[in-house]
Amino acid sequence: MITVYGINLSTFTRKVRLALVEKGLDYQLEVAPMGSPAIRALNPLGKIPVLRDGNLVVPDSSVIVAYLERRWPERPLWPADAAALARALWIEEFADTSLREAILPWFAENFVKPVFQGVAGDAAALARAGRLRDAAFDYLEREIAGRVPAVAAPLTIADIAVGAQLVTYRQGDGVIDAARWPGLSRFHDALVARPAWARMIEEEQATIAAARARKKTAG
Ligand SMILES: N[C@@H](CCC(=O)N[C@@H](CS)C(=O)NCC(=O)O)C(=O)O
Repeated sequence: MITVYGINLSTFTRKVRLALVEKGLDYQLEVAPMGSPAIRALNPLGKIPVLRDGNLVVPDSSVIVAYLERRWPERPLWPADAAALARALWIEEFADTSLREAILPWFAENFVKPVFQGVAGDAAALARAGRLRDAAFDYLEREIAGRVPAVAAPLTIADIAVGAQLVTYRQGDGVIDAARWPGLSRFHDALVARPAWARMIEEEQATIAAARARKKTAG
């Protein structure tokens, strides 16, 4: 059985879990926060997720997906066509870096700080982040150009990588303005409506609700 070490509200853990479910692979989630001794023993960077398959330990979501593609090629998330593969991997890279940086402030300021750290989010940080978010969303609106999936059917790693980030953005109360980014908005809605995605997001919502309830009780 494949084990994924991570936590369910981690974007990159979600990316790997979505890749596994889209490939139809069974796995178990072993809850292990980033930076914990358990994670440091598996990944010197202390980051999540890490995957274990038997004796093999694989850190990093992109490396994990590459491993899954070679090990279980049956339901590919990498398109066979070379140009489509390059496009999918580029969109994955963009999502993991630029989009990630652009949207993380919503999750940090609107959820992590008030709920886990007991301090108010920084409105100025969010205002500053707006420019980065707009640039990233404008780029994706042009790149995706109204296509769902973004690169090739069936869905590829490009859809999973962008979708995983957009879920984090929405969990931080981020809004995808459908008037300005109609293609991206449709893309998000189509992905989160997929039954496996909807189930995972619902499970994560329960974690968010529980954390909010604990915070309320603690005052
Ligand atoms: N490139 C890594 C990034 C993983 C990553 O940044 N994970 C976050 C959680 S979603 C983390 O562990 N952050 C802790 C840190 O950066 O020290 C991947 O694709 O797995």
